[in-house]
Amino acid sequence: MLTDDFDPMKGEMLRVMDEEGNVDARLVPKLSDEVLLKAYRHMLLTRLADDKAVKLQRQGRLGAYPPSKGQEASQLGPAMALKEGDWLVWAFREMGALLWKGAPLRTLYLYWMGNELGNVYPDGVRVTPSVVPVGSQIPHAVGIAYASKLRGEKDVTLAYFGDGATSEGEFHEGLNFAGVFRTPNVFVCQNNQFAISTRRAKQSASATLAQKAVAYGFPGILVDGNDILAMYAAAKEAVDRARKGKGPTLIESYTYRLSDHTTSDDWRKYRSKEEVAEWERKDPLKRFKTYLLSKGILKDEEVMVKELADIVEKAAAEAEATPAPSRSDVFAHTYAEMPPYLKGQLGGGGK
Ligand SMILES: Cc1ncc(C[n+]2csc(CCOP(=O)(O)OP(=O)(O)O)c2C)c(N)n1
Repeated sequence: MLTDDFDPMKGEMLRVMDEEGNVDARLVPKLSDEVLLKAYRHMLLTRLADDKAVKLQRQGRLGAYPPSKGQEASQLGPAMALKEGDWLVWAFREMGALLWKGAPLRTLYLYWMGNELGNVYPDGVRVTPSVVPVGSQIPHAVGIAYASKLRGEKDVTLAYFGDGATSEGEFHEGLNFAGVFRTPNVFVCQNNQFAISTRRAKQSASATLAQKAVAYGFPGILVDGNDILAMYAAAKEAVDRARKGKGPTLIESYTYRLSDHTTSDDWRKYRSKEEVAEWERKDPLKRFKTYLLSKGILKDEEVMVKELADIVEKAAAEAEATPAPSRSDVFAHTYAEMPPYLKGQLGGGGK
């Protein structure tokens, strides 16, 4: 078990692939060349889609956006470990994970354009709505997992949150409940080193965030979050454990936000160019690409980039061409059956 071999209390971190793309053969997870290539393609799609969202915002065509540049491996590895029936609970910075789970890019753009239809995922795509109140999605994730367990279903619920969320009451309440009731949860804390401008060191006196799992009575593991192979390996083990009824796991993904907190932020106010450049050298795409090239799995990415850029442009154009919904649509997607008090509010003034 990786959680036995890497002790967060000792600061041990799981890494399969180093910054030069060299791998530790003993730790490489079993993934076919086809899946590896698909994973790289997906990380590239996420990077391009993210960049487009920022550009749309700068042109006044999209309201606000929290970039995920630098966190592609951190998001994708765990999502790859999920099955179709599993739940993905997110905060707001996890575009790559959602796309992998089947949320259309057009829908994600619509959300950040302020269109209510951006909250409507296709049937069967088990993704909860975005949650901006920091950490408040964690009890939701535990509730969903507890429901699966009570119903005797085998679905796992994976929740993403940031390092800042570990300071919220909901983090403690959620993980404590999950530990006591052994809910089928995987908690992925994306430690991107910042909660807006607050550094990780100001967030918690714990040496690692993964070690907090010890207090809740379940395994925690610290993982190099810029290493897609390590993130997948840790998440696969955690998902399997949860599915077997052996309870939750906390994964701390050690990563870095390369861009602004949101399009309303300017990272230059609270960190140096040298620090960011240092992390750019650890870019999760670069190191995965080097590995894939050395294995002959990736040959030429030019065609891929062109194809993905077209997909991004098309999704953005479709989102922009989608008419704004009527005001009454804000009532439409929360409940399967609208409760009477909402019907009352909708009243005559809906349209
Ligand atoms: C309860 C609450 N407090 C404050 C905020 C303002 N806020 C939005 S994002 C954020 C930082 C969150 O940091 P973290 O959990 O590390 O996630 P990240 O943004 O780095 O992905 C804060 C303080 C909020 N949305 N909700």
